[in-house]
Parts: sequence; C-alpha cells; structure tokens
Amino acid sequence: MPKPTFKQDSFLAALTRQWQAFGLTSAQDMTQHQWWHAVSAAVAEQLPPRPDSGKGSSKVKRHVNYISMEFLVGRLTGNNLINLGWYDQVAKALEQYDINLTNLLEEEVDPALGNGGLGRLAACYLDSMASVGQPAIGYGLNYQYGLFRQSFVEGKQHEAPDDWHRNDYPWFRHNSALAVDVGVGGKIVKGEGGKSYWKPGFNLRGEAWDLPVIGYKNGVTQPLRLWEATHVHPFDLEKFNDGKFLQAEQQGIDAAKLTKVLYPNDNHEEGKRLRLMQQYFQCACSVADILRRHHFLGRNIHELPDYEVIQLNDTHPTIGIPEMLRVLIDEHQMSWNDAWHITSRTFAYTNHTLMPEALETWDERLVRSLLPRHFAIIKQINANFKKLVDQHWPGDEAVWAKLAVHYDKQVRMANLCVVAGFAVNGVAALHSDLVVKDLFPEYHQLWPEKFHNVTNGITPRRWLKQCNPELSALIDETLKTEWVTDLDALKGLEASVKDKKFCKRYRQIKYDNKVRLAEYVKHHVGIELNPEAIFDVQIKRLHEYKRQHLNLLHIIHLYHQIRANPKLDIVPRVFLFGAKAAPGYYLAKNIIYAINQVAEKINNDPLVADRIKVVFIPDYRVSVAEVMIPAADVSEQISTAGKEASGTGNMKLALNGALTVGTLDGANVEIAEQVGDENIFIFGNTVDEVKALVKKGYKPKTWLKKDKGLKAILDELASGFYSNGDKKAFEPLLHSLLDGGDPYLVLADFAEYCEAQDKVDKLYRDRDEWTKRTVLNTARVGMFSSDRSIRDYQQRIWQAKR
Ligand code: B1N
Repeated sequence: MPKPTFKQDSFLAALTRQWQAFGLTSAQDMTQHQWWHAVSAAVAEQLPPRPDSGKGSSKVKRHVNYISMEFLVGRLTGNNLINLGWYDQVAKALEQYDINLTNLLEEEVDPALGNGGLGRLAACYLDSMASVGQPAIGYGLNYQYGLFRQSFVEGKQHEAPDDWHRNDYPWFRHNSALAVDVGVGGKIVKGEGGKSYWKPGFNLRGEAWDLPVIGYKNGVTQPLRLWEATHVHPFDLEKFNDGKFLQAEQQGIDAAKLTKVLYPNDNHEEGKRLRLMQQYFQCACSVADILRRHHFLGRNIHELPDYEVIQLNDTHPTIGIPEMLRVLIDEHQMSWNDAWHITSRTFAYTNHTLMPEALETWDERLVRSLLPRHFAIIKQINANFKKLVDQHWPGDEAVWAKLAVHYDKQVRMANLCVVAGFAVNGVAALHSDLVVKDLFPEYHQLWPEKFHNVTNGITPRRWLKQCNPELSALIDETLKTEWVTDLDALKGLEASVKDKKFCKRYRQIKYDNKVRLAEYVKHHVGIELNPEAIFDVQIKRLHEYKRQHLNLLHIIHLYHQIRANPKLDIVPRVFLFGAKAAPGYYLAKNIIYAINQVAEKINNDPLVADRIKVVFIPDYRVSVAEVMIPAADVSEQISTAGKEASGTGNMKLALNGALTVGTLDGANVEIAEQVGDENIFIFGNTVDEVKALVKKGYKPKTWLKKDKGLKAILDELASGFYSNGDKKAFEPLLHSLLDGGDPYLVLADFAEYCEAQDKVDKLYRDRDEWTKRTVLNTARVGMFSSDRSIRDYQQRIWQAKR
C-alpha cells in the first residue's frame, strides 16, 4: 500500500470547514480545545474513506478478529500523526496560526475504555497488527463513561464519572449501515414441525462506531469497531400503539444503559447481570459483522476458519462461541456437527490471569434467563465433552468436576474456551507454564498441541517514539536505521556504552524527562521534586497481589533509619505511585490512603530534609504514564511470584531506561534473561518457594519475631502516628498482613526487598555505572515489541497448519 502523503491544501481547507462549523468567523477565534478538535477532524478527513480490514486477507493469511471488552487506546491525535508520518508537517502548517502542536495535543481527553494491562495490551496489538501488515479488526464496546476519574480527598480515593464526550470525538466514524439487531431474554418455543426456536423477549440495536487504527508509515488503516447499544425503534411501536407509552419507552432506556459504563474491576469478576448482557451484546454484534463480511466477500460459510480467526481477549467474550453455533444452526440451518467443526476451528483464547477471583463463572439461572438458547447449546457442548472425558477417565467424578463446562449450576467460561477453541495461550513464559501445570493440566493431557505461549509486548511507537522523543532522536542518530519497526535493532546501542558522549546525552535526556515530570507534579500535586533524586516508580492498578504495600513498608523502613540516625547518608529518592483501586475494593483503597498519609508525614518532616519524597499522582492513566515512564530511574515490579501473568509496564519502563526492582514473576523473568542479571535487581521468593511456604503453613507472625524493625513498622502504622491518632485508620491493611494471614507473602519478601533497594542506592552513586546499565536495558529489551508478539501469534496460532 502506498505511504500516505500529507496534502497541506486539503488539510487547511478541512480546517476552515471546522471553524466555520463552530460558527466562528476566523481560525483565530477558536479556543485551544476547538483547535485540537479541528486539527484532529481535519486529519481524520484525510484518511481513506472506508478503512479496510482484510479484503486483502487470504487463506494463507487469516483475517484476525480481536474481541475484547476493553481497548485502552489513550489519546489518538498525536499517535495517529506519528504513525501517518505527518507530525512535522502538521506542526509546521499550524505555525502560521501561532499554534504549538505539542501543547495542543494536551487538550485531548484520554479515551479510557479499559482498566489496565489487559485493555492496554489490546490497543498495542491493534497498532502492531496494522504496522506489520496483519489484516485485523478490533471489536469492543463504545462506553459512554470510561474508567472513573480519581482524585484524593484527605488522602482517600474519590471517584467521579469519566465523561469523555464520545459523541463529539473527532476520530469516530459512524456507519449506520453496519447496525446489528440483537435479541435477549425470552424463551424457547415449539414451532412448526416440532422444531423449537428462540423467541427473544426484547431487541437491542448495535450501532457501529469505528476508530481508525493506523499502521506505522505503511498506508494501512484498519478499524477498531466499538458497538453502542440503542433501541431498535425510537419506541416499541406495538406497545406504543397499544397505548402502553411508558413501557414502550422503557426498552430504549434499558438499551442505553447497556453501554453506559465500563466495569471498573481489574482481575476480578462480579457476576452481574448487566455485565453478561454487555458481553453478549458485544459478541452478537461482532459475530454478525464477521459473518456479514465473509458473505459479502462471496466466501462459503464452511470455509470460515480458513479466512477468519476470532481471538478472545480473556474469557470476557466467550459467549461468542455459543452465539456462533446458534447462528450457524438456527439461522443457517446447519447440523450440529458442521457448526461445531467450523466454530471449534475459528476461536482462540488468551488467558491473562490465574487469580481465582478473576476466573469467570456464571450462575446458570442468569444464563438461562438472559440467553435460553445459548444455555441449551452450552449444555450440549458439555454433554458431548463428557463422553470424551469418560473415555479418558472412566468413572472419575473428580476429574469431571474439574473439567466440566457446566457443573454445580455454574457455567465456566475458561473451560468453555479450552473445549471449544483451537488454541489457548498464556501471556509470558512463566505464566503459560503455570496455565498448563496449575490451571489446565488435564486439558493439556487431552490436547497438548492446543497450548502455547505468546509473551506480551508493547508498541514502540507510543512507548518510545511518542513518549520519549529526545531519546528516540538520540537512537535515530546513533543507529541510523528505522528501529521503530525493528526493535531488535536497539542491540546496536550496546556498543555505545563505551561512548562517553553518548552516555552523557542519554543521562541528560533522562534528567530532562525528570524535570518535565517534576513540573507536572508541581502543577497537579503541588509538591516540589528534586530531579537529582532517584525517581522510583510504581504504576499499575492497585491490587493486593501487586504489593504496593511492600513498597510502602520499605519507605517507612527508610524513615525509621533516618529517625534513628538523622545523618543517614542515602541518595535522595522520590517514590512515585500511580494507581486506581476498583471502587468496591476496600483493602486496595485503604492501601492508597495509607500511602497518602505516610507521604504527608514524611514530606513534611524537616528531619527527612528531602531525602525521601512520596508522591501519589492522582488519576493515573495512559497520558500520565507517557510522562512518568520516560522519567523513571527505578521500576517497581514486586508482585508475589506466580500472581502477575505478565505485566507490560515493566517492559515500557525498561525500554525507557529504568532499572527494575522485581520478583521472578510474569515477564520479569524474561526481562532478566534479556538484560542480564547485573542489570536488574531481582529479589524475593520464587514461585516454587512461595508454594513451599504456603504448603508448610505460612504464618506472618513468625516473620515479625525474626525482624524487630518490621514489627516496629507495623506497630507504628497501628499507633495512629500517620493518621492523627486514629488507630483504626489502616485496619484493613494491617488485618490482611497479620490476622488475615498475609496471603501475598509481603512479610516473607520484605527483608530481601530492602536489600535490593539498598543495592539501588549504592549503584546510583556511581553515575557512570548506573548509566551504563540503563543503556543496556534500552538496548536489550527489543524482544518486548508487540510487533514480535503479533508475529508469534501469526506463527504459533493464526497461520499454523490446520
Ligand atoms: O493482563 C495483562 C497482564 O500483563 C497482567 O499481568 C494481567 O494482570 C492483566 C478481569 C482482567 N489479567 N486479567 C485481567 C482485567 C479485567 C477484568 O474484568 C481480568 N487483567 C489482566 C495483559 O496480558
């Protein structure tokens, strides 16, 4: 495809139409926000009229349908300009109006249609599929409210709705011809000839809103199609004519509710009716759209798996499987066997977590009442599968109890995916091992060839070129090659560790990025930071297993050392946090409160004299990550081994030259392999050691007896010292660590964590040595490009021989 060329004349003409549409008389009259809107809309107009998503795909290269409940795309305007290769030209064109493009981009409200890593991964994968030439479409939901906005009120998290003004977002294209009608509820009724059919209780309409996904300078634009629920008619006309006006309108209200808001949980499922409705609505619209395109291209329905693959981003879109079977059987009059043959070669499933509370199960009553036909199909899948299990494990009820798709009045989505899909993958080497060994060992016995690993990745376009332009320019100059589509080329930087000039510039860039972050913090939090200090960053969702509280205990440990020895010589350190807690997750919220309270005390204690600063940046989101990551010296990746499936922030931080303090968990294991043991601070119990400790009967109190300093820390938290005398302030946190049994072994890893932090302090004093190691991190993490992940998916799953 030809590289898109920027046409200044048509851009300026489009810009004019924009301010005219605002009812203004000149461009100069636009507000800064209107400028952002006008520029974005004018660029969007220059894109091809209809994004193509795979007309070019063939039997050799299957078209990918990436279905996800979350796409955490972040701001689009700057990123789209970079991928189009138009950034400089647009910046130049705006100079004549005295408009600074970089400042303008700050006007964009982040589309926050995801919670964390899972949603952000989906966005990185869309970018990479477009960039490496993998024909694909993303399917998701067009939420009116994205992830809530976070602020702190007296140290406590406060949530506000995130109205991102989707109705006025210049990148959206609405295509009313693509609308899909979806039935829900109702019952199965006997029809003519004894054949039963599903009569839904009411209908919804899915309206298609497309965001363009632009490949890096290759002329490719593919859609991210987000469904919005509306009512089928302005009113239900039958009821309306019957005089039941209010009931008629009711349907519309229900429909609008469906895509109102993103569920704010990460690694946790609540089993709510509305959530299942969202899942089904999304899958029904997407399956209909996939089949429509297949027919439109004149292809035979039996060849669907030759042309299309449906990749499920975790189990959230699993209901798409029985939906596909239903459409093939009920609407295409296909036999069960034919429909199964097609479906089971089309779906592939990515597992993103082993956390039991995140594994989805649905109460059968809920499934039956909302989706009676799908429930019947699930029972059929279950019955057929039971025959296979009986052959392999005759009479073994315990095995069946584990493997069943429907058991004990519950429908288990992960099991459904494994049974009905052709591939299952984990998201990092360690995680994929545990998926086989701990989660699905029997399935692996049945179908060893179904199981794969695809280690996660991040897009270098956003996470280096866009967020760290100075470092990107230095790499350009040094390597003189297009590394942004070939991240392994960064290896070429290894030679530069001996180049004093290069290292000096690399260090200066980090410093400048720290100054930029310090300005952000000053402006948004009101705290002054010293850019000479170590910037120690932990950014991720707030979850007990991610152990932000381990970080906190170490901060208090340092504070105690200073109080015991006011002359203590440590390198000044700024501990920066960014994290949202699910609104109903009280322990996580209590950890946020504790961090903020400890911050308040330490930041204002003259004895500390700025040796420690603690800053919790509110409303952490993609655009904030883009400021924090390039400025980080230390990356905190301290989850309990075996709990973090992969992590992707770890990759972004290492790429931008932060040294990791981390456990052997998730992708940290592979990061350590890549960068080398000297260039990472690994600590703590391994997966096997964690298992052994738990098996022995782990007791947190024994660790307190061994470590008086640790006991003093917990005692002080309980004393009211950090909470104006309120001894109960941190009860949830302290309960979890003590009587709650410390389920994530914080206390067991504390001593080694402090040792690792001590090594950080020592190494940072040798600035040349530190710089050398950070350069080696940048140079050696090329494999974590999501382009590589996409190629792995192609080889191992999507294009594999069938
Ligand atoms: O997916 C990321 C991984 O890098 C992280 O380690 C993993 O924690 C994250 C239910 C989830 N797993 N599961 C979820 C999100 C929302 C929800 O409702 C579960 N998120 C992850 C990408 O692989």
